[in-house]
Amino acid sequence: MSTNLRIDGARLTSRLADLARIGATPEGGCRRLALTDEDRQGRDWLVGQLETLGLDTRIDAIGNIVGILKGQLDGPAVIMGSHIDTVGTGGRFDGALGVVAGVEVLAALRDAGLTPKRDMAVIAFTNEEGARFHPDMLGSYVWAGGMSVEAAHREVDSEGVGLGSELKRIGYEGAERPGFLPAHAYLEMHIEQGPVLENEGGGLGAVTGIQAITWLELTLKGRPSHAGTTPMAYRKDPGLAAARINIFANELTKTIPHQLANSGVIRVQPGNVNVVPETVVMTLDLRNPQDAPLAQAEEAVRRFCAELSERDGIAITFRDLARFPATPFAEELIAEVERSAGEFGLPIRRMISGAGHDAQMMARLCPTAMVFIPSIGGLSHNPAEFSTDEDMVAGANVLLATAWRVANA
Ligand code: HGY
Ligand code: MN
Ligand code: MN
Ligand code: MN
Repeated sequence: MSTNLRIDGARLTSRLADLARIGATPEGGCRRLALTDEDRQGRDWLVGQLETLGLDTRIDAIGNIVGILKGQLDGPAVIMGSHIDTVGTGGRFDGALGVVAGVEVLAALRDAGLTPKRDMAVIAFTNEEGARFHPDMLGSYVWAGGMSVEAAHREVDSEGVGLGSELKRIGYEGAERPGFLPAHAYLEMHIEQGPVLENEGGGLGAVTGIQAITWLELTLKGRPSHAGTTPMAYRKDPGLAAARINIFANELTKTIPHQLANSGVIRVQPGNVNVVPETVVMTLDLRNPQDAPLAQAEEAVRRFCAELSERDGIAITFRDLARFPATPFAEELIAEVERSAGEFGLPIRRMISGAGHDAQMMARLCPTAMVFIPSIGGLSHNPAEFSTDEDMVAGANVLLATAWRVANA
């Protein structure tokens, strides 16, 4: 194993800066919602990088972008990846860093004139964020066989625009079958997006797995009425019901250990100051490191809604947007990540991921692990998201050393 392998830090940070200029927001972050023109520009940029590197560059039927460095043997590849789509208030690092680091690993091997035993590849997965289309991690979910291409193409955004038609519109409905490249192992570098590493004096994270996640969409139907003439007792107010549900879900986090709850979408119709609403569509993002307490939390929410519906005459229907179990990573690969950090003399600690990642899907196919770098202030899904060059270089060197060793084992 070539132990003096290093990434080119300046090239890594300059590629990240190039990508960050695409969809850049005035607040200093990035907004590249899946399959929008900004996402297409980011995709075009990435394809250009992969082709300039001389990688075998492919697009699959769900728009996943794959760059392959041919190995000596035919057979399953060591795959690195993440995503370049963002949430609406995205930062410059979430997802993008993992893709750019994967590109840098292959570029460093190119520079060193090294050919791995196994194929190595970098993938940018479609719609990881789930900010526009559901579920999140959609491109890797389809890649891992969890959802058909046809079903994914039928997904629509909140304006009713179809995923399949958007893929066609931006020119990224590729010919390859998702999952066409068999995986020997999957490695993802990502910012932690939380405060743990920073609060422990920095260092890297050897991620042991990803917590369970359930996204629900609730549609609440009341009766539109005049806000000035309708006595309170006569109202069927879904806006009030939605507030009560949000508070109930939040209260659950005080009684169910490690439970998280967020209501990120609340759309009110007709949305006029002087009208008691007719309909409210809201979402709940429920997460827990364990499946059982998460199911308990969801059950409690559903029971609360049934009682509220009965008492206040509000019709409430549920729709699943995402539902993924707690996902442990492969012990042998976690140990490889720790070993690489040790070889560089870098502090590293084991931790679970609070955020979902494409690794949650790839773990269905092959041994999977992640390496985290600290997020300054623990901030993410925020334009002020920040990680230092030093930490990015450290994480990318660990990715390089681990991927190279696994590709030649
Ligand atoms: O929601 C998540 O955890 C990820 O950012 N998609
Ligand atoms: Mn991400
Ligand atoms: Mn994210
Ligand atoms: Mn009036």
